[in-house]
Amino acid sequence: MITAHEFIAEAGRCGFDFFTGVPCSFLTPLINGVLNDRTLRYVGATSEGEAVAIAAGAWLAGRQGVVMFQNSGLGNAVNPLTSLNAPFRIPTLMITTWRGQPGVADEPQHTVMGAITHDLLRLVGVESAPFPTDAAALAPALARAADHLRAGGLYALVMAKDSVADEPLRPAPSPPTVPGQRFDDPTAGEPPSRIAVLERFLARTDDDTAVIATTGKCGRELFTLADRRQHLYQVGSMGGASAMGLGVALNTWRKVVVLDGDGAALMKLGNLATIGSYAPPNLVHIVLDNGVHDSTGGQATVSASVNFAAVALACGYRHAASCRSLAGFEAALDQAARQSGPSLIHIRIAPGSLAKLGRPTVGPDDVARRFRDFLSEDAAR
Ligand SMILES: Cc1ncc(C[n+]2csc(CCOP(=O)(O)OP(=O)(O)O)c2C)c(N)n1
Repeated sequence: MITAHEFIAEAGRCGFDFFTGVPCSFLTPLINGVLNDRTLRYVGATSEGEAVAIAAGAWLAGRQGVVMFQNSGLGNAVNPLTSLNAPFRIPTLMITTWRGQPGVADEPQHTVMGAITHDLLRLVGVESAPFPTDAAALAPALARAADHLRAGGLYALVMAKDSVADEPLRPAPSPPTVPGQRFDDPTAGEPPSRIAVLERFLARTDDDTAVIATTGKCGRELFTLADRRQHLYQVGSMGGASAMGLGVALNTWRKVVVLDGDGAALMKLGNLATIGSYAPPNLVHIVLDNGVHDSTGGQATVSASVNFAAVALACGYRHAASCRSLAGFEAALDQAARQSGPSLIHIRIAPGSLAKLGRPTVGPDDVARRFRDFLSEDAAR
């Protein structure tokens, strides 16, 4: 058995400086240890997939993250591991518990995953090793993990029961709840196209702003209008753009804008709660709501009855705007620029896209690295 402090100290020496995840009782001492250390940041995610995307965003902003979760949540993480980390070659260290370890008494809901945890990790391209349980094994285990990550890979330490000594959670002050403000666009009319909204957005966005575009035609349209190193086209991991945006925003001075879709936002609605709670002031979340899964043929989403601005405010966003015209969108953007976020702008748009829409010709691997370089630079002169 090791102590949380021993792990945290060695992880720090190996460059791991950002923690996120979803708890498991096996992980309790380690997560408590991270939470008790006020010099460290732990982002409590609403799902394991969200945590993986948050850590990916943190990496883009120069951090090296550790994602901690129960192996029953490995399924939730498979999508971003395969369609975000893999194509963008974003390294992440995971600590997954081993509930349902064969031969060890556990609850019935862990039996299947316990038997396949290592196979599943291998199948999705994650190298794994046992979580070290004695202090002397810590340094070599973390050094091996760090070496693997430096080559752009994914690595998991698989934690058996009773690996870390008890660590009681010290109470922390909860952040004050600040009621958010709402701005509604009084103008109506025909909903604008996504490309028209993106044009207005680009015309009002300075060169210091980082932009993350959601899966599907949104990123393809953004690329068609302008390909800049501060653009990240999230080709996979539907719903992960806002989580990645949170991971970036918490670790940069830059303004970060997430261009989301209604389908994607609804797929990971929990992300809004995490953003509202950690409340990065530099994050603007734009939901381009065409009411359909436009990228896959126009099948309706359930967004017609969803009031995203109200959801955002209920989740703790500082500002939320609802609009249905280009003028209203511009007014909402100007408001968001003046105010401290996080802000959400919900704009109802028309379905449809350009007849001959291209795809980013720059590969995700290069997109990630130029975006990371952009984030590491000082303000544009
Ligand atoms: C996990 C996952 N499920 C399904 C898809 C297929 N897919 C790609 S884009 C898309 C629609 C996204 O809808 P929305 O966010 O509303 O954006 P829009 O296409 O309308 O711009 C779907 C279903 C995917 N990429 N990932």
